[in-house]
Amino acid sequence: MARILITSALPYINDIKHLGTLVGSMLPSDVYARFERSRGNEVLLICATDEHGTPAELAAAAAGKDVATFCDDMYDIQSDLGQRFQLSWDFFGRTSRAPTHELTQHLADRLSENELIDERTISQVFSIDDDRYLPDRYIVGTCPHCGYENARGDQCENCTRVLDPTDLVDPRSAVSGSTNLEVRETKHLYLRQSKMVPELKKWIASKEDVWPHLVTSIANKWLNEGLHDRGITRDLSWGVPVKHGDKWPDYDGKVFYVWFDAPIGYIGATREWGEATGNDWERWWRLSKGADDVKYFQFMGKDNVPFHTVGFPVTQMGSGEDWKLVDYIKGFNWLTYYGGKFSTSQKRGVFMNHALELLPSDYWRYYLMANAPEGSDATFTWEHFAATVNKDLADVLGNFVNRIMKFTASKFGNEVPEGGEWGPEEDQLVADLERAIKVYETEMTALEFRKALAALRSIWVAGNEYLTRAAPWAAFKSDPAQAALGCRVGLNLVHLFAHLSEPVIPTTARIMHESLLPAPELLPWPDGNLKDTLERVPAGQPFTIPDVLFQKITDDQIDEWRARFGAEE
Ligand code: B3M
Ligand code: ZN
Repeated sequence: MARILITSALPYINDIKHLGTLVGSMLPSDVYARFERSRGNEVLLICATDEHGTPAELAAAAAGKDVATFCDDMYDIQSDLGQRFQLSWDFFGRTSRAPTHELTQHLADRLSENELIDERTISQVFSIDDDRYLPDRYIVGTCPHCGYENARGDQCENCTRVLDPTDLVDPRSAVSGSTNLEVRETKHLYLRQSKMVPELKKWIASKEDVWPHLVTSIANKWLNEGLHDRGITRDLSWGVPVKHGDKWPDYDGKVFYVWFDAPIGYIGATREWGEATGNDWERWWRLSKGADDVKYFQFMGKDNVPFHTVGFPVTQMGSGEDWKLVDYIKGFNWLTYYGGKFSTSQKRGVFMNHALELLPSDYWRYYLMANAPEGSDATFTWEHFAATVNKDLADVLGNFVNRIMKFTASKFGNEVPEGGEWGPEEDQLVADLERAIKVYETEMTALEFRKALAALRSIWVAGNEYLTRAAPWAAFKSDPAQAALGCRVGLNLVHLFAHLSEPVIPTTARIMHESLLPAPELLPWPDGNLKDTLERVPAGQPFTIPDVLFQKITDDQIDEWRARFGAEE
């Protein structure tokens, strides 16, 4: 049994996430966690809201709430949405809670003792009309690298480059739009990442043939372009306070930069879990306390990769303590909406809350994972979504289940029928399934989700092909025993599909399972002899026919949703 730690990039507190964020971090981490649990491994899946920094303050101001209240409310909303998407977090924490605060201050102390933090007097943009400094997203302007006009002070969304507010061309305040700005001198703490470049290069080089190319190429771009030291404090009131005392005496009103504490939130949220459940969190994070045999996987969108290949490892390695480093980073490209950006303000695209108003979570989970933006960006369109749902879920899987259960009930009653002899058709089925299951398991293990889902679909297809060949409806008159065998195997396929599909469509998988046999809390991965597995639901077992598992999406719905979610030509 392996021990597997899985973290999903922490969703910012400022907004409800769209499908792109879901498929780029939270959903695949859940699918992978479910897969590894089903194989009997000990899994810890951790997520949290990322609550500090300017996005939180700005969103709270826009909502007319104080920032702490805003974060409380938004945490509840995001936690509820995660549950409704069946994200099986072992814990969903908050970076605003004590564990992340304490760990952030502790790690900053350690880094400073190791001479990896120093204090610098720098120029900061101050807005005279707003009477405040304008760090990060409080300032917007034109990106000096790509010319994008709405680049934020911390990062250009268009070209992903990390920026300093003073880099922006034609800067203006994000609060008031004022250009009445001046540059003032103030003190801040800097993380001396540049000192760690040799160590980081060595570490990344050791991952070169292991991690996706997307991830190592982003890391190498950063390391080779010359890694700048980063300011890790900000003039804000919301965040992890920079501790006072002898070392940094005059840091009134300053907090740590959100990207300094956010990844520490992975550890903090694990500690929250430990405190809430009485488990030993250090067993997952400290090498000397058992984490040396943990395999640690991170999931994130490509814009987050630099902070996980450079920023967080500098914090961990630079502390001189025995922190568990990531073993595998699964980075994703963008999911676009008709080739453009999802946008809350322009009401373009589908957000997690709206998605669930239209259809249950399994429709989205399957579609998104089958089309995950792995090798390149992928685009969401209602037409493609509907075609995929109608074909794969409604026709291939849903119709299979419905057809075999209804037919069996009509001919033999609501009990698994007895009789018939295992023959070449069944042998062929086992051979087809063995091949497809092996591909599915291999691709899941490799975190190649598109390929894994294509294999899952091919498993369902193999079941359909078997039914077509065995054709119990044709055999029934001449050879009822043989027809009974076809039905019994068909019903056992429903059971097998429930186990195999659970990581992707957990709700439907349980419905399928429970229509035949009570479902244990965890549906284990089928191992051992496949022929035995196909006899797990015995003759004589009563069964119930579930409602149609997946409804087809109509052209009218496509039109309506296009109009509602900003996809008109
Ligand atoms: N909060 C960024 C995002 O939502 C971010 C990730 C933090 S991971 C430690 O894209
Ligand atoms: Zn740019």
